[in-house]
Amino acid sequence: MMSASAFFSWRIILQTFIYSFVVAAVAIILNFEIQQQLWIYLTETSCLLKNNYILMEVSRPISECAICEHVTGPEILYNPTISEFTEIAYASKPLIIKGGAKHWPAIENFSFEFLVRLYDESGLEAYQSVEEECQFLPFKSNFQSLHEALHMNISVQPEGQWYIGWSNCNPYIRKMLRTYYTKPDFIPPDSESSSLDWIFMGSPGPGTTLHIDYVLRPSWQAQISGNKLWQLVPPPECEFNEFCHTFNFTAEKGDIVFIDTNWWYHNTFVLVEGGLSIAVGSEYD
Ligand SMILES: O=C(O)CCC(=O)C(=O)O
Ligand SMILES: [Fe+2]
Repeated sequence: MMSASAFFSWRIILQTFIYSFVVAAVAIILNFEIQQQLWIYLTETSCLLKNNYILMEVSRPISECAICEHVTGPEILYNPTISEFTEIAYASKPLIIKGGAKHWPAIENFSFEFLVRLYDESGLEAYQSVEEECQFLPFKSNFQSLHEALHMNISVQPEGQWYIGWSNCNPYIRKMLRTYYTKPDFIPPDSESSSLDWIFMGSPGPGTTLHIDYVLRPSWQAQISGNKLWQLVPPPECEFNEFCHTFNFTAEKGDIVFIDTNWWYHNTFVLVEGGLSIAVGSEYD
Protein backbone atom coordinates (compact mmCIF):
# COMPACT_ATOMS: atom_id res chain seq x y z
CA MET A 1 0.00 0.00 0.00
CA MET A 2 1.30 3.49 -0.92
CA SER A 3 2.32 5.63 2.03
CA ALA A 4 0.72 9.11 2.39
CA SER A 5 4.04 10.89 1.65
CA ALA A 6 4.67 8.79 -1.53
CA PHE A 7 1.11 9.57 -2.69
CA PHE A 8 1.73 13.27 -1.96
CA SER A 9 4.96 13.43 -4.00
CA TRP A 10 3.36 11.52 -6.93
CA ARG A 11 0.56 14.08 -6.87
CA ILE A 12 3.07 16.94 -7.01
CA ILE A 13 4.93 15.30 -9.91
CA LEU A 14 1.68 14.74 -11.79
CA GLN A 15 0.49 18.29 -11.14
CA THR A 16 3.84 19.74 -12.21
CA PHE A 17 3.70 17.64 -15.38
CA ILE A 18 0.18 18.80 -16.24
CA TYR A 19 1.02 22.46 -15.53
CA SER A 20 4.17 22.26 -17.65
CA PHE A 21 2.22 20.64 -20.47
CA VAL A 22 -0.47 23.35 -20.37
CA VAL A 23 2.13 26.17 -20.24
CA ALA A 24 4.10 24.64 -23.14
CA ALA A 25 0.93 24.18 -25.23
CA VAL A 26 -0.16 27.80 -24.62
CA ALA A 27 3.34 29.06 -25.49
CA ILE A 28 3.38 27.04 -28.74
CA ILE A 29 -0.08 28.27 -29.75
CA LEU A 30 0.78 31.90 -28.90
CA ASN A 31 4.09 31.68 -30.70
CA PHE A 32 2.38 30.24 -33.76
CA GLU A 33 -0.25 32.98 -33.65
CA ILE A 34 2.41 35.72 -33.28
CA GLN A 35 4.45 34.26 -36.11
CA GLN A 36 1.36 34.12 -38.30
CA GLN A 37 0.47 37.75 -37.51
CA LEU A 38 4.05 38.81 -38.16
CA TRP A 39 4.04 37.03 -41.48
CA ILE A 40 0.73 38.60 -42.48
CA TYR A 41 2.07 42.01 -41.41
CA LEU A 42 5.27 41.60 -43.39
CA THR A 43 3.74 40.21 -46.53
CA GLU A 44 0.26 41.67 -46.83
CA THR A 45 0.52 45.23 -45.58
CA SER A 46 0.28 47.15 -48.78
CA CYS A 47 0.18 50.89 -48.82
CA LEU A 48 1.47 54.08 -50.31
CA LEU A 49 4.12 54.51 -47.64
CA LYS A 50 5.02 50.92 -47.04
CA ASN A 51 5.31 49.42 -43.60
CA ASN A 52 6.92 46.25 -44.98
CA TYR A 53 10.03 48.12 -46.07
CA ILE A 54 12.49 45.29 -45.65
CA LEU A 55 10.68 42.85 -47.91
CA MET A 56 9.85 45.54 -50.42
CA GLU A 57 13.36 46.95 -50.49
CA VAL A 58 15.03 43.58 -51.05
CA SER A 59 12.58 42.69 -53.80
CA ARG A 60 12.77 46.12 -55.51
CA PRO A 61 14.20 45.74 -59.03
CA ILE A 62 17.57 47.42 -59.61
CA SER A 63 16.98 50.89 -60.98
CA GLU A 64 17.94 52.08 -64.40
CA CYS A 65 20.18 55.07 -63.50
CA ALA A 66 19.71 56.68 -66.92
CA ILE A 67 16.49 58.07 -65.43
CA CYS A 68 18.35 60.39 -63.04
CA GLU A 69 21.37 61.18 -65.19
CA HIS A 70 21.67 64.95 -65.78
CA VAL A 71 18.36 65.60 -64.00
CA THR A 72 18.85 68.55 -61.64
CA GLY A 73 15.23 69.53 -61.15
CA PRO A 74 11.76 68.88 -62.48
CA GLU A 75 10.91 69.74 -66.04
CA ILE A 76 8.65 72.82 -65.91
CA LEU A 77 5.67 73.24 -68.21
CA TYR A 78 2.99 75.92 -68.44
CA ASN A 79 -0.42 74.97 -69.78
CA PRO A 80 0.81 71.96 -71.81
CA THR A 81 -1.14 70.19 -74.50
CA ILE A 82 -1.77 66.47 -74.10
CA SER A 83 1.07 65.69 -76.51
CA GLU A 84 3.55 68.06 -74.80
CA PHE A 85 2.66 66.46 -71.49
CA THR A 86 2.85 62.92 -72.84
CA GLU A 87 6.33 63.47 -74.27
CA ILE A 88 7.75 64.07 -70.79
CA ALA A 89 5.43 62.52 -68.28
CA TYR A 90 6.10 58.88 -69.02
CA ALA A 91 9.88 58.86 -68.68
CA SER A 92 9.91 58.75 -64.86
CA LYS A 93 11.44 62.24 -64.87
CA PRO A 94 9.80 64.67 -62.46
CA LEU A 95 7.56 67.28 -63.98
CA ILE A 96 5.78 70.33 -62.62
CA ILE A 97 2.92 72.10 -64.33
CA LYS A 98 3.07 75.65 -63.01
CA GLY A 99 -0.36 76.94 -62.12
CA GLY A 100 -1.98 73.83 -63.58
CA ALA A 101 -4.62 73.73 -60.84
CA LYS A 102 -5.05 77.41 -60.17
CA HIS A 103 -8.49 77.57 -61.81
CA TRP A 104 -9.84 74.57 -59.86
CA PRO A 105 -12.71 75.33 -57.45
CA ALA A 106 -10.72 73.39 -54.83
CA ILE A 107 -8.28 76.32 -54.62
CA GLU A 108 -11.03 78.65 -53.41
CA ASN A 109 -12.91 76.13 -51.30
CA PHE A 110 -10.61 73.60 -49.64
CA SER A 111 -9.50 74.31 -46.10
CA PHE A 112 -9.13 72.33 -42.89
CA GLU A 113 -12.70 73.29 -41.94
CA PHE A 114 -14.03 72.30 -45.39
CA LEU A 115 -12.62 68.78 -45.02
CA VAL A 116 -13.96 68.45 -41.46
CA ARG A 117 -17.42 69.48 -42.66
CA LEU A 118 -17.30 67.14 -45.67
CA TYR A 119 -16.41 64.11 -43.53
CA ASP A 120 -18.66 65.01 -40.60
CA GLU A 121 -21.67 65.53 -42.85
CA SER A 122 -21.02 62.22 -44.60
CA GLY A 123 -21.42 60.34 -41.33
CA LEU A 124 -19.16 57.98 -39.43
CA GLU A 125 -18.94 55.48 -42.27
CA ALA A 126 -16.80 57.89 -44.29
CA TYR A 127 -14.27 57.95 -41.46
CA GLN A 128 -14.59 54.20 -40.98
CA SER A 129 -13.91 53.49 -44.64
CA VAL A 130 -10.52 55.21 -44.28
CA GLU A 131 -9.63 52.83 -41.44
CA GLU A 132 -11.10 49.69 -42.95
CA GLU A 133 -10.59 49.91 -46.69
CA CYS A 134 -8.11 52.74 -47.14
CA GLN A 135 -5.24 54.20 -45.20
CA PHE A 136 -4.56 56.90 -42.66
CA LEU A 137 -0.92 57.95 -42.26
CA PRO A 138 -0.28 59.93 -39.07
CA PHE A 139 3.30 60.97 -40.05
CA LYS A 140 4.39 63.67 -37.66
CA SER A 141 1.48 63.38 -35.25
CA ASN A 142 0.05 61.08 -32.63
CA PHE A 143 -3.37 60.81 -34.23
CA GLN A 144 -4.82 57.33 -34.30
CA SER A 145 -7.40 58.04 -36.98
CA LEU A 146 -8.62 60.60 -39.48
CA HIS A 147 -11.56 61.31 -37.17
CA GLU A 148 -9.20 62.17 -34.34
CA ALA A 149 -7.02 64.30 -36.61
CA LEU A 150 -9.93 66.28 -38.04
CA HIS A 151 -11.24 66.91 -34.53
CA MET A 152 -7.94 68.17 -33.17
CA ASN A 153 -7.68 71.46 -31.43
CA ILE A 154 -5.24 72.96 -33.92
CA SER A 155 -3.98 75.52 -31.43
CA VAL A 156 -2.73 72.91 -28.91
CA GLN A 157 -0.80 70.69 -31.30
CA PRO A 158 2.82 70.26 -30.14
CA GLU A 159 4.76 73.29 -31.41
CA GLY A 160 1.82 73.78 -33.75
CA GLN A 161 3.29 71.18 -36.13
CA TRP A 162 1.42 68.23 -37.57
CA TYR A 163 1.25 66.42 -40.91
CA ILE A 164 -1.13 63.69 -42.04
CA GLY A 165 -2.11 61.88 -45.23
CA TRP A 166 -4.98 59.61 -46.10
CA SER A 167 -6.57 57.87 -49.02
CA ASN A 168 -10.26 57.97 -49.63
CA CYS A 169 -12.31 55.04 -50.82
CA ASN A 170 -15.73 56.31 -49.86
CA PRO A 171 -17.69 56.81 -53.13
CA TYR A 172 -19.71 59.74 -51.76
CA ILE A 173 -16.60 61.62 -50.57
CA ARG A 174 -14.92 60.91 -53.90
CA LYS A 175 -17.91 62.27 -55.79
CA MET A 176 -17.95 65.39 -53.63
CA LEU A 177 -14.18 65.93 -53.86
CA ARG A 178 -14.27 65.52 -57.61
CA THR A 179 -16.78 68.35 -57.97
CA TYR A 180 -13.88 70.62 -56.87
CA TYR A 181 -11.18 69.07 -59.06
CA THR A 182 -10.74 66.55 -61.82
CA LYS A 183 -7.92 64.54 -63.28
CA PRO A 184 -5.68 67.22 -64.92
CA ASP A 185 -7.00 67.72 -68.44
CA PHE A 186 -3.61 67.36 -70.15
CA ILE A 187 -3.41 63.72 -68.97
CA PRO A 188 -4.58 61.68 -71.98
CA PRO A 189 -8.27 60.76 -71.61
CA ASP A 190 -7.53 57.06 -72.17
CA SER A 191 -4.90 57.06 -69.41
CA GLU A 192 -5.57 54.48 -66.75
CA SER A 193 -6.07 56.36 -63.51
CA SER A 194 -6.58 55.11 -60.02
CA SER A 195 -9.91 55.89 -58.41
CA LEU A 196 -8.12 56.35 -55.12
CA ASP A 197 -7.69 59.96 -54.06
CA TRP A 198 -4.93 60.90 -51.65
CA ILE A 199 -4.96 63.99 -49.46
CA PHE A 200 -1.89 65.29 -47.63
CA MET A 201 -2.33 68.10 -45.14
CA GLY A 202 -0.23 69.74 -42.47
CA SER A 203 1.13 72.84 -40.90
CA PRO A 204 4.53 74.36 -41.78
CA GLY A 205 7.35 72.01 -40.84
CA PRO A 206 8.41 68.50 -41.84
CA GLY A 207 6.01 66.50 -44.01
CA THR A 208 6.82 62.95 -45.04
CA THR A 209 10.22 61.48 -44.22
CA LEU A 210 12.38 59.99 -46.98
CA HIS A 211 10.64 57.01 -48.54
CA ILE A 212 9.79 55.29 -51.78
CA ASP A 213 6.33 54.04 -52.69
CA TYR A 214 5.22 50.70 -54.04
CA VAL A 215 2.12 51.74 -55.92
CA LEU A 216 1.06 50.66 -59.36
CA ARG A 217 1.67 53.84 -61.30
CA PRO A 218 3.35 57.27 -61.16
CA SER A 219 1.50 59.94 -59.18
CA TRP A 220 0.23 63.44 -59.73
CA GLN A 221 -0.35 65.81 -56.87
CA ALA A 222 -1.91 69.29 -56.93
CA GLN A 223 -0.88 71.81 -54.31
CA ILE A 224 -4.21 73.31 -53.26
CA SER A 225 -2.99 75.51 -50.44
CA GLY A 226 0.40 76.39 -49.00
CA ASN A 227 3.83 75.78 -50.50
CA LYS A 228 5.67 72.51 -50.16
CA LEU A 229 9.31 71.72 -50.68
CA TRP A 230 10.03 68.33 -52.25
CA GLN A 231 13.39 66.62 -52.07
CA LEU A 232 13.98 63.89 -54.66
CA VAL A 233 16.80 61.42 -54.13
CA PRO A 234 18.00 58.88 -56.72
CA PRO A 235 17.88 55.25 -55.55
CA PRO A 236 20.95 53.98 -53.62
CA GLU A 237 22.27 52.00 -56.58
CA CYS A 238 22.71 55.31 -58.47
CA GLU A 239 24.60 56.94 -55.59
CA PHE A 240 27.97 56.63 -57.29
CA ASN A 241 26.73 57.68 -60.69
CA GLU A 242 28.41 61.07 -61.12
CA PHE A 243 25.51 62.34 -63.25
CA CYS A 244 22.76 61.59 -60.72
CA HIS A 245 21.95 64.07 -57.97
CA THR A 246 19.57 64.85 -55.16
CA PHE A 247 17.60 68.04 -55.73
CA ASN A 248 14.82 70.14 -54.20
CA PHE A 249 11.97 72.07 -55.72
CA THR A 250 8.92 73.86 -54.42
CA ALA A 251 5.33 73.11 -55.34
CA GLU A 252 3.51 76.40 -54.94
CA LYS A 253 -0.21 76.82 -54.49
CA GLY A 254 -1.85 75.91 -57.81
CA ASP A 255 1.03 73.79 -59.15
CA ILE A 256 0.67 70.13 -60.11
CA VAL A 257 3.66 67.82 -59.67
CA PHE A 258 4.15 64.53 -61.49
CA ILE A 259 6.57 62.13 -59.86
CA ASP A 260 7.26 58.47 -60.26
CA THR A 261 7.27 57.93 -56.49
CA ASN A 262 8.09 54.26 -57.07
CA TRP A 263 11.44 55.30 -58.52
CA TRP A 264 12.49 58.51 -56.75
CA TYR A 265 12.97 58.49 -52.99
CA HIS A 266 11.20 61.57 -51.71
CA ASN A 267 10.45 63.66 -48.65
CA THR A 268 8.55 66.88 -48.16
CA PHE A 269 8.62 69.99 -46.00
CA VAL A 270 5.82 72.57 -45.70
CA LEU A 271 7.17 76.10 -46.02
CA VAL A 272 6.13 78.81 -43.58
CA GLU A 273 5.08 81.19 -46.34
CA GLY A 274 1.65 80.03 -47.43
CA GLY A 275 0.65 78.40 -44.14
CA LEU A 276 -1.34 75.18 -44.04
CA SER A 277 -0.53 72.80 -46.89
CA ILE A 278 -3.32 70.83 -48.54
CA ALA A 279 -2.52 68.68 -51.56
CA VAL A 280 -4.68 66.21 -53.45
CA GLY A 281 -3.55 63.61 -55.89
CA SER A 282 -3.85 60.22 -57.43
CA GLU A 283 -2.04 57.88 -59.81
CA TYR A 284 -1.95 58.12 -63.59
CA ASP A 285 -0.66 56.03 -66.43
O1 LIG B 1 2.74 65.19 -50.13
C1 LIG B 1 3.59 64.68 -49.41
O2 LIG B 1 4.00 65.22 -48.39
C2 LIG B 1 4.19 63.36 -49.79
C3 LIG B 1 3.35 62.62 -50.73
C4 LIG B 1 3.91 61.31 -51.09
O3 LIG B 1 4.74 60.75 -50.43
C5 LIG B 1 3.43 60.68 -52.32
O4 LIG B 1 2.55 61.23 -53.01
O5 LIG B 1 3.93 59.60 -52.63
FE1 LIG C 1 5.31 58.85 -51.30
